[in-house]
Amino acid sequence: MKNILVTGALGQIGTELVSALRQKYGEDHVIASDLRVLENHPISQGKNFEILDVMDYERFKYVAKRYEVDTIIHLAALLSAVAEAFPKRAWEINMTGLVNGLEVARELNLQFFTPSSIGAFGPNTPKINTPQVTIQRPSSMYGVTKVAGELLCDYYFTKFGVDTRSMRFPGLISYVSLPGGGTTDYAVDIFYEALRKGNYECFLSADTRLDMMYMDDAVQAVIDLNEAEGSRLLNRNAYNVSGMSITPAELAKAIQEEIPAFEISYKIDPVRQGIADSWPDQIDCQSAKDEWGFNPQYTLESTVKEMLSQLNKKLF
Ligand code: NAD
Ligand code: AKB
Repeated sequence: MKNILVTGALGQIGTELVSALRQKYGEDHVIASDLRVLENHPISQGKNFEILDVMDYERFKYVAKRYEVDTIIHLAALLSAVAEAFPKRAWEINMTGLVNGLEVARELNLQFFTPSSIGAFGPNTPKINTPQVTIQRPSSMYGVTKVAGELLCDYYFTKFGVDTRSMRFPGLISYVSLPGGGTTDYAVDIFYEALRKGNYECFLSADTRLDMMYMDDAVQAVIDLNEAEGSRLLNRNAYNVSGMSITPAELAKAIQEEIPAFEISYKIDPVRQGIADSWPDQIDCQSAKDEWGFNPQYTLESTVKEMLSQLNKKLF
């Protein structure tokens, strides 16, 4: 039976991942942690929750030891738009937090998973069918930390034998928890505004094409990669994964199929537009499919239907 410690567990991914892991491995086998406590958040109000700042190595190790964990899922990080506003802080949290987690994993002999991102690619990367192994010279601080993170995870695997695993998430679309300050946040915000106001002012241009994935597919992918046979993982840090490649105009059109009166307008945020323009249009996920069976279920159409139906119940 696995014992898993999740850092940054109150964020967009952690909120849903912790619930799914607890359903699979049992309530007492998944320890959630975060820098903060959120009132009314079921995870920080429930049991098996610890306040853990990943910058505090001694406490990180103490919590991992106390619960006798065998796996760390390290989610604590600053996302792309916030990282661009606070680059030095992003470097410190994304890198020191990561190296602390890797050191705990090395010392206690634990499996270690952390997400990378499509942000690990840059303007020189091939934009279409972006290969698993290709040029990675990102132009955002977030991307710099993600490439460095991939390399660091490889280093801990080859040098110390730590069982590190990672995937490059695209923008994740979900209704349970709001996104934490990324470039792809429009693809979540648009659903709230569509239902509340019937219109949405998008901060990316109509034709900005990016990879996205519905959260259920992301959660399943994390479980599948962490359970995969290690000897099959030739590209362990980090796999390209995606569920769809879409533009704001295409997402708006799919929403209009369900809410015909919905309207989208555009007011470009130059910072987030610049980041989005430096990322691929559509990445190739074949290695993830071949090496551990990545198999996303949600299309643009089913994601839109599910988001609107779930948010309708949540908001009204
Ligand atoms: P989020 O911003 O929603 O949540 C991050 C959590 O980390 C927050 O709850 C925050 O309180 C916590 N945190 C911040 N600093 C901390 C610290 N010093 N110690 C402990 N906790 C701290 O982020 P998310 O969307 O859940 O992303 C999790 C991981 O997945 C990140 O590495 C992110 O780069 C990656 N990722 C996310 C997406 C996405 O679309 N959500 C896409 C690609 C990659
Ligand atoms: C962001 O936009 O920063 C994240 C990501 C794709 O890494 N959603």
